[in-house]
Amino acid sequence: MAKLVSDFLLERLTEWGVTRIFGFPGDGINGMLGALDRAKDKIEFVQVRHEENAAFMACAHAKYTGEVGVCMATSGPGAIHLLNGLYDAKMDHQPVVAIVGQAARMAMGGNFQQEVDLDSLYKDVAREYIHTLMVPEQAQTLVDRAMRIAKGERTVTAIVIPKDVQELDASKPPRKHNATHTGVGFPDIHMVPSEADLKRTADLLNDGKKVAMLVGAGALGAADEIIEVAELLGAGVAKALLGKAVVPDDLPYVTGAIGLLGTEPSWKMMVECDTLLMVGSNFPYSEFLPKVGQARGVQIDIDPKLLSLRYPMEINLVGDSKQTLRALIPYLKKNKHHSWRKGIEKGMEDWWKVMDARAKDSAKPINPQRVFQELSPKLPDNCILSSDSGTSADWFARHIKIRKGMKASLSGNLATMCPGVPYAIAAKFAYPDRVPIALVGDGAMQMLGNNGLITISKYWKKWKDPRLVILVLHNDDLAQVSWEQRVMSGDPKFIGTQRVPDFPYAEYAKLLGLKGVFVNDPEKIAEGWDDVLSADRPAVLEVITDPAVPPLPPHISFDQMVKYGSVLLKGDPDEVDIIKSTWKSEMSTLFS
Ligand SMILES: Cc1ncc(C[n+]2csc(CCOP(=O)(O)OP(=O)(O)O)c2C)c(N)n1
Ligand SMILES: [Mg+2]
Repeated sequence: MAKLVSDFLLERLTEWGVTRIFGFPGDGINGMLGALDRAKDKIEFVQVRHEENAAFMACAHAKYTGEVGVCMATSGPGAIHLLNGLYDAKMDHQPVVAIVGQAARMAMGGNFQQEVDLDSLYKDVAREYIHTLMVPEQAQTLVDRAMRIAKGERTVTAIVIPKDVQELDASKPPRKHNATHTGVGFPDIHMVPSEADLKRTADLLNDGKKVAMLVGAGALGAADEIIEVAELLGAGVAKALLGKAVVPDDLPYVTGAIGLLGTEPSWKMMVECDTLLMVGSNFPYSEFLPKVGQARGVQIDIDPKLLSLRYPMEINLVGDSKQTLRALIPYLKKNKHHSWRKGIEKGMEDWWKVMDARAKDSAKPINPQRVFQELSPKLPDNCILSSDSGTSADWFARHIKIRKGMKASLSGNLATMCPGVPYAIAAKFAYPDRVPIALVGDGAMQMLGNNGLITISKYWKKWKDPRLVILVLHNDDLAQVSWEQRVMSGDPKFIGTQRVPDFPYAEYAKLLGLKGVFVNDPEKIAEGWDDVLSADRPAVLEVITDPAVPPLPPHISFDQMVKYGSVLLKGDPDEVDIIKSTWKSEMSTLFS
């Protein structure tokens, strides 16, 4: 059989190193499905239950491996379903290529069934590159450009293929006018600032008496350099949430998360520092950074568009974080102002005690913080964590101590619900011998997570280590938003919008042939974790948690305090429990 355009496309993708595509079929990509069958020894197709999950998986593949993630969907509805996951990738700067079908060329423009104007629909999400493949000779150019631009710009690109084109004979561009001849491959980029800029930077940093570092996802892979720089400068290191795995939390000067979900030592360090070194971070909340004018700033980022975006920096450097820090280190002097560093370390020592105390506060029936606090020391080496966007993100940010070798991510900039489960699935496909752990709320489980369990049940027997763990915080509440309403808007929880219907998550897992463990007694949490982490198959740990435990920011503003207090007078259904929980949390902070 002659090679078809769809065969050629897959072949070209394999030349780019693609080994897996996440997707869901439809007749708009029939030709691609046939080709996937013929190419099954080289490219694995992971079939999801909803295209949004496929896009989340492609995003997670990129986040956890550094490779380009690829997802595929049919024309019209399939392409529409991908969108949220594609935005997740775009906003967290991940290279993802979406391949989507389209009506046949003959039908296009005829208001045909499933004919959606995909150029317009993807105009924003794939603005760096979206093209429709109209003739076979274009195929290599479109694949090469979609892959190269996704990787080079760390963004989402899309190839739209009318269904009839997929089944045409493949044809290389001829050697004649109007033909374009592209090639495969992406170089390792060595990007460091000039010697003069490095020296200037070192002078500024060497002058600092109280140096704070903020590292983000762009610093993943630069752990050794971050640690060496922090040691030399006597600095503390705060981590934006996407950069949680940059450096381990067992280093005494790592202050952990920053921002609303952050730690008090991160907050204090930013308020008091005289020098800020920001590496690979686009952390959005400026109010958690030093006051403008308070600190001299240096920022290192590979993307010039992100420089001086959140804080006006004195020196802006464009470069790869690892290579730039490596080049900078010889110019740095050992800082002699030990008291700054000692203060940070003492602050962290106290903070971990606060975390421990808060986790021990009693709740009805289980304090979610305790679930995370008990998981932390039990995390298997090299595990891969994913968190969803509910309160799990708060507890993940604060209570989980990352160790060397682990990976961790979540939807950082889009902060969408539902990435937890598909991220874990993509992690498992990429690293079948490691243990992914997804930390998810019940709202997100009902939205997409439960159908992710069906995908897990379809594939788990192929995995080298069958363990994949999903924690469900069963609190019958969209708790994160209930809290945002209380604290930001002064509104009490409205059952009509916030209550999540009951659902038996562990039982459902069992129904699917997975392991399900149900815990509603705080004394059984540890045993629950041991059960799921040693299971012979993927497992759901369903824990009944108290929605009244407040995800308190590291410091609460007067305005927020007033609003927060006022909701209790307006008849919040969780009123009594909230008062108790908040009081307990505050007491833990005072007396630890
Ligand atoms: C797709 C999407 N819809 C809505 C939101 C707003 N939102 C953020 S967190 C959250 C609550 C999530 O509830 P759940 O998953 O049960 O977690 P909990 O906060 O209860 O732990 C909501 C509705 C969002 N971020 N993304
Ligand atoms: Mg919930």
